[in-house]
Amino acid sequence: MLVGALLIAATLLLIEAGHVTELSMPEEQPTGTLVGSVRENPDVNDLMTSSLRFNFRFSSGPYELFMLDNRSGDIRTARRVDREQLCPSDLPTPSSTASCSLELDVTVLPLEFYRILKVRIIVEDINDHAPSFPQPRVSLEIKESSPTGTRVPLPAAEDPDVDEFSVQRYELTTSSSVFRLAVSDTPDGGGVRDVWLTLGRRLDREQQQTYSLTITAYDGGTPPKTGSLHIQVLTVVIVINGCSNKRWPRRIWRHLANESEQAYLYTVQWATFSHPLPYGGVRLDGSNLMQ
Ligand SMILES: [Ca+2]
Ligand SMILES: [Ca+2]
Ligand SMILES: [Ca+2]
Repeated sequence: MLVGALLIAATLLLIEAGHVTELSMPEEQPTGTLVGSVRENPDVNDLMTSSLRFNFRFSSGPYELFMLDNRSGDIRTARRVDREQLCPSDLPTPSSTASCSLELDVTVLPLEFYRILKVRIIVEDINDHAPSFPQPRVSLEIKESSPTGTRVPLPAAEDPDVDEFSVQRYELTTSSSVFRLAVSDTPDGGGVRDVWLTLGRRLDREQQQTYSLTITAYDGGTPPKTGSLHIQVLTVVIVINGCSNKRWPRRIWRHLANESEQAYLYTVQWATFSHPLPYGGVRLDGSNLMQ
């Protein structure tokens, strides 16, 4: 009896270790789209009988995405198959570049032909997402004394499609003689490149106080899909007790020159733009800076 049970178990293992039917389909196809047939599997295509019946082994999870004709063995989509939902790129594996597939078991009846067919369905990417920024607009404050070449980091655009359909390039779509765009040569582990706004020349608040810029991200589609980021740049002057840095006593200015980055952080932290001060600057607690 034990030997009989072991033989059955061994037979099932052999049956389950048969050929894998590999099918592929683009994502986002309409319901009822033909994906392929399990009859293509070498384990059944030489069975010259019309009595075979095919059924999914289970009914939940990935099985809910497909329907199987139990006579023809045709597999069709039962609902929308979304590659980005099946294989999100923010998971460590599979990566956005790895192929996205799911596996189904199909049972074959009657009992004399009983076997389990393995079906692997590769879901191919289509370019169904446009690049998008975490927020559509950002405001930046850049101090007037910032040297040429100063870089201000910008949020990167995201696009969950695979690499070739993801973000390929950025463009400063507003003509500007002051600002340039810089993008890192190599992407980080998640495929995202760093983006900066750089100063092409020094700011002069008396000449221009604010700038409105637009950055556009392009993906690799044909034609490419795009996403935009609107940037409001405000030139700030550090002011203590109503005096711009051009009027500071030499002693205080030297202090701020040594601590300029820290002073700028104070500026952002203490910004009260609803109550603009002379030169459009912001008030700092001068007594703290003097300590
Ligand atoms: Ca999709
Ligand atoms: Ca895309
Ligand atoms: Ca896609």
